[in-house]
Amino acid sequence: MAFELPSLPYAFDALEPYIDALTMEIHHDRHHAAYTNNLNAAIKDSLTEKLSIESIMAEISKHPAAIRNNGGGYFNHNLFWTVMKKQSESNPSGELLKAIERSFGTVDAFKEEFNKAAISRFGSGWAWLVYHDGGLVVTSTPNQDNPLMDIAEVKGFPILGLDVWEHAYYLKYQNKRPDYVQNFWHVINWDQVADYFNQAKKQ
Ligand code: MN3
Repeated sequence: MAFELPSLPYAFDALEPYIDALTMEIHHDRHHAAYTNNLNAAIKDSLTEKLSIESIMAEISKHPAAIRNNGGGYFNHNLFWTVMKKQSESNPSGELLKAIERSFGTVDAFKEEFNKAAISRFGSGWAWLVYHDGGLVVTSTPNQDNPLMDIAEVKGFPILGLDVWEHAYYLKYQNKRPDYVQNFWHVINWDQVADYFNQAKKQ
């Protein structure tokens, strides 16, 4: 069974003005599509074809670089599209809010730590909010690595992720990654993040 490129759950221009339509179209239709196709090519006719993407991530150290890079790219973007939505000035609530407050003190302190992880990641990579050991932590990974991978510095279940590759922001923001990171907070789908948090707790 080949992995399938999921369709975007909203229009290309839904995240305007924070993430522009052309960036979304190229990012989904070309970059995410390429990770998907390259992953399928890398696992074709092998036992890996029978595994879920999560199982592949969990033992990524046993796989070649093509599967690490493209499998990571496949999973990471699947998550990324779903944790965003059309301008939502909402904030975390309920159990997720309590967990954020337990782990970071306040939502603002959490956002500050996440922003720092996203801005200071050298080169290409991702910033994450991860369910880890009964609590929440912020971490970042290089390239298309993620916290599900057995080689990750901080392992756990990612419930929010931000792509800080230049292809995610360069058309609109050029070298101003901090502005892109700051604007991410305008388009978070907190209901979906809360849903991933609930799934993570059941793992
Ligand atoms: Mn990307």
